[in-house]
Amino acid sequence: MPNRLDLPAGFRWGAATAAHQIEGAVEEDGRGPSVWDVFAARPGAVRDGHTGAVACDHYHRYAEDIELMRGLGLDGYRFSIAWPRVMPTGAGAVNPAGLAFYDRLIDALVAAGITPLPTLFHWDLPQALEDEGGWLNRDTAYRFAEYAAVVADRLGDRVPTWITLNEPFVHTVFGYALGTHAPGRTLMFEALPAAHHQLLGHGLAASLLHERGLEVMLSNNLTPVRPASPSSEDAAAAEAYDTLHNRLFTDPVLLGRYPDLSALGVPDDIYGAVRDGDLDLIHTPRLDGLGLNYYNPTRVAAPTGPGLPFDLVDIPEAPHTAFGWPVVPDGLRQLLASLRKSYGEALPPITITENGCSVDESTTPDQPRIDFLAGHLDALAQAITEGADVRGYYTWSLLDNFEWAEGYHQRFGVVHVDFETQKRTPRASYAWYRDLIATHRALHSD
Ligand code: IFM
Repeated sequence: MPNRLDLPAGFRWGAATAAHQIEGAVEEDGRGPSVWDVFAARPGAVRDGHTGAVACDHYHRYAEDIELMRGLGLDGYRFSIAWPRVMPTGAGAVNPAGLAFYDRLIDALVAAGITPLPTLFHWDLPQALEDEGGWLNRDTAYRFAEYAAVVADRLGDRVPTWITLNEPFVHTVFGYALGTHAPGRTLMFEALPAAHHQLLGHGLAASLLHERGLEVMLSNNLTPVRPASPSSEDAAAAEAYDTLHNRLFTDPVLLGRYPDLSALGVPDDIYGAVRDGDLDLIHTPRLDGLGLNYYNPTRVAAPTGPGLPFDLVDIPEAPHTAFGWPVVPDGLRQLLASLRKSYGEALPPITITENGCSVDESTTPDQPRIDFLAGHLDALAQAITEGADVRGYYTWSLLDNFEWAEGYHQRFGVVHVDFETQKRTPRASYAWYRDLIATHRALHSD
């Protein structure tokens, strides 16, 4: 069995974060409010009333954080750019101080020999755009493309590859369908125009990035879906869930069409959101790479009541993370195999843009995280042997951070953060990852 040290020469090692989860400084240097600032202020929206106001104070401590990355020996760092820092109301006026922060960050990364891999949208929509309907409003897609062009014109000389969106499935479902994330809408399937408009924004932005000679990726959270039993009812439920979670966000980009949404009871034109020509706009700027965020597989059964066409059930035989997510490393290999089967030649090279787990703070050393990373990287090596084209791996996350509705309770970092003092303390998994990167590099250098 191949293992992580058999990952190919030139394989790129990285770590990932996102702006609202680490930056803090939400009222500094002209940044406008985002949907997450407003949502977190609602009583009960975020566990224990936590907010991203300070987070890891990365806005001021980025140099220290880059030293931690350098210590790991990273090839690349995936972070996100806060749209409301660059354009405080989401459109029109650009905030020079906001752009200057990313300029400094990127210069420091490049000086440290680390390739910046920015994501343009990781859920922190400017509140002013939400007030106009957010991603339910088609105009937001056009505003997103304008913002992408502004940022690329300023930073594109040092940033070869850009990720447009992070996990549009999670943003649509948690933010617009269930309301457990910002902006807190509870529209169920009528949330799906928000998905289409994000994909449209991706397509419009991707064209502008390509025009500037830049490479484009999109990071999707994908999950291998397994029926709970061999029954035809469970199989149909699993197919419906696969359509919603995976294919709805991947087929339009890679194939230029939506999957059949009838099992979800959603009209083909997604409640009138899909207009003539949209799928071309989404599909034509060919992805240079697909970002894959993998955390766990999903087991699905036929619904036991009215409402959704599926029930999500646990995988009790697997170990679980502190968040309660099943740990199934082979799910990553299976997912990569099924992507090749579904998309064939249309599948671009893949980068794992997120993978990691939250571990209970009292667990020392954080052996579960080491086991998680080792297991998934071994599964990845196996997948590559079977034919998957995977170019790199970015662990989620560099630092403990603001885990959305869970506040600071779920700790995903290979570096522990004391949120009282902002002291960073590398965990055992940090040393393990550093040693793995160094050993792999030494083994594969000529
Ligand atoms: O923290 C999130 C990240 O923002 C998006 N992907 C999943 C991570 C863990 O929940």
